[in-house]
Order: sequence, then C-alpha cells, then structure tokens
Amino acid sequence: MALSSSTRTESRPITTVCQLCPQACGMDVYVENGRIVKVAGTPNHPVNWGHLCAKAAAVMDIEYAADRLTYPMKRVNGNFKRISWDEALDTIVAKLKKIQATDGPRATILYPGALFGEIAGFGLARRFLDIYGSPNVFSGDSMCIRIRGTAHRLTFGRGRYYDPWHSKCILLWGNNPDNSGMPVGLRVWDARAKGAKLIVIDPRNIPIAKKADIHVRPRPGTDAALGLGILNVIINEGFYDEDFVARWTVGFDKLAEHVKQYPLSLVEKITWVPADKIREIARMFAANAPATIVQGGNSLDQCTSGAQTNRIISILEAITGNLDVPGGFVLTGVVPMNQLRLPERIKEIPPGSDKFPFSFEVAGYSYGEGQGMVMPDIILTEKPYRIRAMFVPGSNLVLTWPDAAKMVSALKKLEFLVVNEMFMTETAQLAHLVLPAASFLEKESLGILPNIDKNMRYVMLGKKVVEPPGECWGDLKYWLELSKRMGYQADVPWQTEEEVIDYLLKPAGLSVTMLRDEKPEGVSYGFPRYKEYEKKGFPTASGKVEIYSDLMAKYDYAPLPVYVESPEGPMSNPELAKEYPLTLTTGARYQEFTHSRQRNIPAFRKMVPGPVATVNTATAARYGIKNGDRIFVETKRGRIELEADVTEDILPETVHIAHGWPEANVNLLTDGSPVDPVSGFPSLHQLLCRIGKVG
Ligand SMILES: Nc1nc2c(c(=O)[nH]1)N[C@H]1C(S)=C(S)[C@@H](COP(=O)(O)OP(=O)(O)OC[C@H]3O[C@@H](n4cnc5c(=O)[nH]c(N)nc54)[C@H](O)[C@@H]3O)O[C@H]1N2
Ligand SMILES: Nc1nc2c(c(=O)[nH]1)N[C@H]1C(S)=C(S)[C@@H](COP(=O)(O)OP(=O)(O)OC[C@H]3O[C@@H](n4cnc5c(=O)[nH]c(N)nc54)[C@H](O)[C@@H]3O)O[C@H]1N2
Ligand code: SF4
Ligand SMILES: [Mo]
Repeated sequence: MALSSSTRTESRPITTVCQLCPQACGMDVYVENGRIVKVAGTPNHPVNWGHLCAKAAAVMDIEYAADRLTYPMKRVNGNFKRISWDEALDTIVAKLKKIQATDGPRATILYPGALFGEIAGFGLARRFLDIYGSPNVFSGDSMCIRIRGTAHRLTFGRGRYYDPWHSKCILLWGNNPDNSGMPVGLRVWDARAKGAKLIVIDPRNIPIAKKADIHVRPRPGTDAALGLGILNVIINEGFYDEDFVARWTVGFDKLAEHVKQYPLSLVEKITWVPADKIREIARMFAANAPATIVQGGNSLDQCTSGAQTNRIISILEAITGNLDVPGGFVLTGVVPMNQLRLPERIKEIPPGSDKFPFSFEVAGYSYGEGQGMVMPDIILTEKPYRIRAMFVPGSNLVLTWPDAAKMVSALKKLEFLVVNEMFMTETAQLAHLVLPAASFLEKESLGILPNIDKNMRYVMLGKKVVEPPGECWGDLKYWLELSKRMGYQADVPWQTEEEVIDYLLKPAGLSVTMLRDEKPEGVSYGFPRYKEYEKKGFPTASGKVEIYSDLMAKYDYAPLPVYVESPEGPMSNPELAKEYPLTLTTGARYQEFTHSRQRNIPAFRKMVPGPVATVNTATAARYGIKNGDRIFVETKRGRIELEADVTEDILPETVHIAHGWPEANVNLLTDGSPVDPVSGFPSLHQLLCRIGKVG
C-alpha cells in the first residue's frame, strides 16, 4: 500500500528541547489547531539521534492530564479555594513585606525543584531572593551533582565530562543510562558494538551489565573502598601514566603510600567484590586507553564517602592518562553567560554553610546555596533563627526529600508555603497558596548540556509550542510579575521572558530569535579543549592535578581519599545490623518516571503499575518471601508496605526501592542527616533495613 504523503501529522513540527530529565533531547512536536497531536525525536539530533525515551514519547498524557492545575488556589480551613492571580500576588507581596519588617528577610526560604530547563526562571527566582535579602536558597543540589563538580574543581581546578562514545573502555559506575540518560546509553551501546570494553559496577544486574566484560556488585555505599582497591592495583602494578604523573600531578608518592592501607583482602571484605575481580577491573581500565568513567547522577555520592569517591574517580582518570583526551575525561566547551544572581547583595551565609563550606563557596566554585540537609531542623527548632515562609517552585519534597516524616513536620510548621505546580502533589497539598504552572511545552526556556559527540556544549531554546491551559504561568513569568509587584524594577529591568533569556545568552552571541528562527534544533558551542593544560597548566593552586589536596587539608578533610562507612552499615554499626540486617539502597531511575512525577497519570500507571522492593532470591527465601508477595520494609525511621520483586538480578542481602511512590514513600525510611562530612549529602544508598511478609 502506498503511503499518503499528506497524513495529518506530517505537517512541519516545532523542534524543541525535552525537559523531562536533564538530558535535553531534541523533540519534534506536531501541533494542529493549537493542540499537540504527535511527538517524535528530532531526526539526526546531536543529543538523542532521533530517539525519545518512554516518558517523553508519552508527554501528551502529561500535557493533557485531566488533573492539571489551571488556576491559583489558597487553602482555607483545609480546603482549596480558587483565587485570582491578582489576589495570589497581592497576598505574597503583603506577606513578604511583613516578614521582612518583623523577622527580617532571612525568615524566607527558596527551594527550586529539579526542573531541568529553568535556568532563566530559577535564576531570576534566586536573584529575587538576593534582592529581598535572604541567603536561604536551597535545592536538590544538596544531594545531587554539586559534590561531583566540587571534587573535580579540587582535583583539576575545573569540571570534566565523560566521553563514552570515543572510548576504548567504559566503566559504568552506579549508572543505568538506559533509564536515567538515554543519549548516554545510546553512546555506550554504540561504543560497545564497535568493540569498546565495558565494565559495570552496580549491585543490580541492569540490562547493560549482562553484556559487560566485567560486572561486579559492590555492597551499596562502599564504592570509595572499591576505588581505593583499584588505585592500589594500578599503582602497585605500574599501570599508570608515568610521564603524566611526573609532569602534571602533585601528591602521587603520598597516594602510593596511602593506598597500601587498602589491600585487596580488606577491600573485598568491605565491598564483597572478589579481589581477583578488582584486579581485573584495574588492569582492563588501565590497559585500554582512552578509558572513561560514566558515573551515576548521585548513586555514588549519597553516602558518607561520596565526596571521596568523586575524588577517587578524578584521580583514576588522571593517573591513567585519560584526562583531556577524546574518549576520556574531557573539558568541554563552555557557554559564556550572564549570571542572574547578585552575589554582592548576599550579606550572610545560609545556616549550616559554616559546617559545610564546600556547599556554599569554595575551590573557586561559587554556588551561593546552603546545604539543604540542615533545612528541616532549622524550621523545626527555629535555630539559629525562625523561618516563616518557603517558596517551592516545582518540587515534591514530601516524596523526594530524605526523612520525609521530618520534612512533612517542617513544611506543616511554616506560616506561609507557596508551591508552583502542574499537579496537586503531596507537597502542594500542604501549601497555603498553590499556583498553576505551565509545562515546558508552554513556555520558553533553555536546554544546555555537553554535546558528548563533539565535546562541545549544546544550546537549544525550549519553545512555547502550545498555549498553557487555563491560567497557568511559566516560572519565569511568575518571578518577573512578582518582582514588578515588589517594586524591584531597578534590579529586574526586563519586561518579557524573552528579554531575560536574551540577557543570559548575550555574552555567547546567541539570542532567543536566533535560536527560535535560525537554529531551532540548537547549536553546538565552544570547541573541545583537549590537553589545554599543556599550554595553560591546571587552574589549581599548584597548576597541576592535585592528588593530595591542600584545600581539603585546610578544611580538616582527608587530603587523600579514604573510605568511611556510613553510620548505618554492618561494619560501622554491627549492633543495629543485628536488628536491621539488610542494606537498603534507593533511587534507581525508571525510564518512565521523573522522580515523583507521572504517578498520577493513568497511561504511566499502565507502564509501571506500582512500587516494588527488589530483593535477591536467596535473601527473600530466608524470610519466606516469594515474588509478588506483599512485604514490609522497615528502617529505624519508618516502615512501608509494597510488593516484593524477587530476583537474582540484585546482590544478596540488599534491597532496592525507587523513590517517588506516594503509596510507598521510601523516603520515610531514608536518613536526612548530612552524613558526608565534606558535602553534607545524606545517605540514600547505605541504610540498614529489615523485611518481612505482611499478614
Ligand atoms: N528517567 C529518569 N531519568 C533521570 C531522572 C529521573 O528521575 N528519571 N533523574 C535525573 C537526576 S536529577 C539524576 S541525579 C540522575 C540520577 O542518575 P543515576 O544516579 O545515575 O541513576 P541510575 O541511572 O538509575 O543509576 C543508579 C544505579 O546505581 C545503582 N546503585 C545503587 N546504589 C549503588 C551503590 O551504592 N554503588 C553503586 N556502584 N551502584 C549503586 C543502582 O542499582 C542503579 O542501577 O538521573 C537523571 N535522569
Ligand atoms: N530516596 C531517594 N530520594 C531522592 C533521590 C534518590 O536517589 N533516592 N534522588 C534525589 C535527586 S538526585 C533529586 S534531583 C531530587 C528531585 O526532587 P524534586 O525536585 O522534588 O523532583 P520531582 O519529583 O520531579 O518534582 C518536580 C515537580 O515539579 C512539577 N513540575 C513539572 N514541570 C514544572 C514546571 O515547569 N514548573 C513548575 N513550577 N513545576 C513543574 C512536577 O509536577 C513535580 O511535582 O530527588 C531526590 N530524592
Ligand atoms: S532522555 Fe527522555 S526524558 Fe530525558 S530529555 Fe531525552 S527524551 Fe526527554
Ligand atoms: Mo538529581
């Protein structure tokens, strides 16, 4: 049968950037009569090569969900009542001014959520708080991404990115890119098909692990010990790049001495990974240059040794000569952008930043954000001072924050909680004002990330493809309007959203018009910066790669990487382990969901019906648990009930549960204490739990 060339959906699509996860894929959206009728991956797009993942393919089900919020609401006696935007904004302005005049501006917190293209919207929100005068900006970066950047800066002076596509050996370490980063997954599979070696370090047998040369399953939270074992072999067996080490590193001799404290027999005891496998990994990684480490977005970071693990990974790449070469760890091009923050206005640092200075400003890396793990305690104890209001654009803290019960108490204690949302989430239900948010397809935004094919940056405009429903506002519009009402025109001179994005992009010579009309599929920016250090040195104090970090020493942190078990581990807390004998790890991503999102949408519930606790067959058998049984999982903080997923595909004595399920919130079990002394990150990957059949 001949195909018709004039089917309805073959009209010209609008090419935009998908923002359902951080990957920023090209998405072609077909619109008819103001309504989206089809989406597809942008053909030949440099990020996603024409593909869309499961959730992006179903984006219309999110966009046109029956329960989208469409007008502002305020909570009156436990019920939500429709109000106008005017009333909502007037209420906020009155409250903010009152708090400013009584408790002072610092009694207000801003917590922007994991919205990946809101560089402008959240940049303006942060600027708003700087003008208002509160230092209290916190975000998910308190448990995500920030420590990796910091560790790279401590070691190399600047951040690096993995380059699996040009690699001869890929070490996939606590990362399942098929689910959490499809474009990275495409490159790993492609490199593998072209003959690259593949090593996977993951307690679960993820699909790609089944195709790997080596797959080891460490006890969750022990990756630093494993890394020190790998370093030990590489150094002892002389597999490092002697020339690079001699010319471009400081502290190698100290490290060579230091790693002797981690003989493979000890490392095996800590990690449960056989010594001969550790040796094999070290040899394969060192012998197959260029080699790259593709690490998890947070799976190696959320434990006591998270910062040290990131230092180990940095050092491993450096001493094996894989720094700044294609297929290794690379310095990508950068997009020079104007900043929206006004650091000169910040008169005090957020509480907790004295204890976790790296979370605020260190190593030339100015984040200007507090370590959020202290946030619930500040609200609950009113120490060091009282917090009255909190602004939460786009986060569902009740399901995504560790120690959820404490977070819920803290949110309930607030006098004024404002949540901008697409849906009535568990967090929005606690708000005093709920403001309807436009989706990424209903506003202009920015997608920026490394283009891993070219080791450049990729910049793409998120386009307003359709009008928002009802009275939904984009986040950038909201912060612009609020700024006007607060009388901030002198500091927020822009009239339109487009003007703000243009301001951001100006130093790069890019603009909204150009990205919309001339380069709808985006532009690659800058150029790959291979071995730039040969001309300029490294931007560290020594001008070299700092294996031994004076800056770490200055802050009383171990200047050479060490392994320290999280407070809840069988070795650190054998007494507790008697009561709670299994290790709980959380948060592996589903391809279908972004964190807590999409659980309310029937089409997604068809794809993944409900929460499961994944338990190894032998471990489950000990408790009389069979696949599909209803079980409880309990830590010393709480208990949830859900279905058992009994399988060989997870390390024995280990339980995995994903976050984001309202009916089984794993964060009721997790610990929100800042267990990593360097980053202040919580432990979401090394907790002690017990399980049993319900009933
Ligand atoms: N679909 C989807 N994609 C996302 C997100 C999402 O919610 N949904 N979230 C985005 C965000 S904000 C982030 S931070 C990233 C997170 O991305 P990642 O942290 O890389 O998450 P995953 O790719 O699921 O990989 C985690 C893997 O680590 C393993 N693991 C668990 N504990 C340990 C451990 O202690 N050691 C080791 N070696 N492995 C362990 C798990 O079994 C799992 O296979 O994903 C981003 N992409
Ligand atoms: N146990 C455990 N917990 C974890 C993790 C883990 O691995 N284990 N991972 C952590 C990590 S790395 C992260 S980054 C956090 C993320 O945690 P959150 O920031 O809470 O992420 P989401 O659940 O995606 O919440 C985003 C919310 O924004 C709404 N939304 C979507 N689009 C828009 C928009 O354009 N504007 C506005 N205003 N709202 C919008 C969505 O409906 C959703 O409710 O979760 C963390 N929580
Ligand atoms: S991986 Fe999926 S959700 Fe993430 S940006 Fe690409 S298409 Fe969107
Ligand atoms: Mo994250």
